[in-house]
Amino acid sequence: MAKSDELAADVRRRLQAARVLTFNLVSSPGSGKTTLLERTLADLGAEFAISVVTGDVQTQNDADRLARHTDRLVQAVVTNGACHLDARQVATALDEVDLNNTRLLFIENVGNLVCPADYDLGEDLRVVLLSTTEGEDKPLKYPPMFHSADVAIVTKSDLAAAAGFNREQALANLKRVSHHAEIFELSAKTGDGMRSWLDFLVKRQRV
Ligand SMILES: Nc1nc2c(ncn2[C@@H]2O[C@H](COP(=O)(O)OP(=O)(O)O)[C@@H](O)[C@H]2O)c(=O)[nH]1
Ligand SMILES: [Mg+2]
Repeated sequence: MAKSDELAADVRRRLQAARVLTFNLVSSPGSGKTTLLERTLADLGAEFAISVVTGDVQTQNDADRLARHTDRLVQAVVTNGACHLDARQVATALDEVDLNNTRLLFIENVGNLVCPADYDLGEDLRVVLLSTTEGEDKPLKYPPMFHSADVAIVTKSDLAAAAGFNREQALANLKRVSHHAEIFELSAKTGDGMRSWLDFLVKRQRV
């Protein structure tokens, strides 16, 4: 773990030197990480130099999906069973990425609300997603993940009514556990709420 933290510090220094702002996206499988990135690339990709590293236990499916929305390299990491990415895998993936020509870097972590909580990847901001279809209580059930988040995004807002999503309860749980997180609510399918997320990215980029 100490070695992993050292490697994460190396990654962080490398990204800061290249003036890249980096996001580590975490959530349950299926909460909408890849869909949010597809939409973000489609909406901002032409204006901003965005690079992506995707982590999955098996397959390059997410990287292939994202590659359709950008002509930049989307670097896939297959963890072969591991339930999270680690800083060494990110460091290796970054060897392939043109960092000097990157403003924003998204790392899509393995879908899991437990393991990724303990692994610093060298990111600037940790982004946790909570979809309206997975229940309002996830922040209470997985406090380390939600507590460590800098940004919390309620996704699939278009499905809230069908899923019987209790928005007030979910926001109260998020505010209780994700103390310092900035909260967004959106649908990457309909585009509803995307504007505030995109504005946030533009505002936070390193200059
Ligand atoms: N209705 C709706 N479906 C979504 C939304 N975001 C993702 N999905 C769907 O949810 C499923 C899982 O999404 P995906 O992006 O692969 O989740 P990931 O495992 O977190 O990367 C897919 O079938 C997506 O089409 C959304 O905002 N609204
Ligand atoms: Mg995905």
